[in-house]
Amino acid sequence: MSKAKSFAKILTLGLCLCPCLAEAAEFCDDNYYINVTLDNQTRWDMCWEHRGLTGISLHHVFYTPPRGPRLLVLYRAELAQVHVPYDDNGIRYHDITDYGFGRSSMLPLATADCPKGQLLNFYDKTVICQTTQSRGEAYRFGSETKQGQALSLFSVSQIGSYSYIPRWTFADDGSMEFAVGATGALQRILPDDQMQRPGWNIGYDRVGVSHLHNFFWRLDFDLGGQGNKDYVEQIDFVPQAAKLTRQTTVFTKEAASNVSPELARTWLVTSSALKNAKQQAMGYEIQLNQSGQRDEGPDLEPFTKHDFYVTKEKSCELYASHNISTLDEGDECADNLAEFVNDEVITGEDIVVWPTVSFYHMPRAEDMPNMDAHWSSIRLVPMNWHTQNPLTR
Ligand SMILES: [Cu+2]
Repeated sequence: MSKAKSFAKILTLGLCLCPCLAEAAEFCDDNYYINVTLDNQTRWDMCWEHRGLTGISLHHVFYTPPRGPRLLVLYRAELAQVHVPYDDNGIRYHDITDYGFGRSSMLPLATADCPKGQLLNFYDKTVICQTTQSRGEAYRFGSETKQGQALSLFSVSQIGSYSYIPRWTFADDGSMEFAVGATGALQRILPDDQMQRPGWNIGYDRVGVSHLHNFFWRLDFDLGGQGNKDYVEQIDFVPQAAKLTRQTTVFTKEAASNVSPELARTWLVTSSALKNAKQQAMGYEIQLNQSGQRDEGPDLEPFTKHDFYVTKEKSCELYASHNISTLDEGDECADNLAEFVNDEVITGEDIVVWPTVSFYHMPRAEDMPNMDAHWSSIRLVPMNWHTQNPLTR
């Protein structure tokens, strides 16, 4: 279904007077529809797809707070690259485009993999574990407290020796966490000889070669179903004498930016069309909290130079790197994020944001024979989506 058609459908359904319970299969077949109401009556519903390269992609992600309207948050969300350059420059993997997280890479899940959950099938393969999990205290004030819950979805893709676990979490306060766990076994183990290999001796006279995992998500926000009303603000807190002053930059053109812990920098995707009951503009904050490790690779990898990108939505700009390798001959599309950002005006356009996070993996003895799952994640947090904490009365 085209995006324009989907909007028309949302608008039509928005007018229906029934409680709109017949939303199943609105944007996908019932088999690929997830519709969960958590204990405190927060509801998340969305469609999912199995794709050869991105693995599990989500689309039409709707959030309904306990006492609020059902609104579209994300038109599409997917993992858009896992880039793994090794310190010795022996190899630089682009796992999503060069191997793909779907098809034979995607492992079938067993019932034991998904305790108290539900396995979702892509034809006869169990590919997603869907669970509802406690997330501990949602809030506390003195002795008044409420337990929180979240919907969690994960799949597993085997790429070489690595087992990756993309995980999507949707909490009862409207926040989301998108994460990837990396486990399996070390991909590259070399003799600890006179070569001064960059890495760590993991025993057996061998070195586990150090490397980075650079994760890129492609998030097409369409807040309230009106994609061309979304805009991105960068918020900095600038030291001036003993004070911090807020400085807001609205991106009017495609842009790339970096985490800046010294400025407490953050980004908001805000809708010019959506206001809460207090007339505040509604949006989502994109938090890149894991900024302790970063990769700025060589010039041949310009897409690593920044941590956050915003681009005009284009159906042929799907992957953060090696994008061109996925295109049919004759398609005139760019190769990577650095080229996607080419000064196009984004005001009034449908936009895509590309949050990225890096994990520097220095091997250790405990990585043998199998590594613990090490997690990299981003958080998306409602900003004036409600007029108060949605879980308090
Ligand atoms: Cu690793």
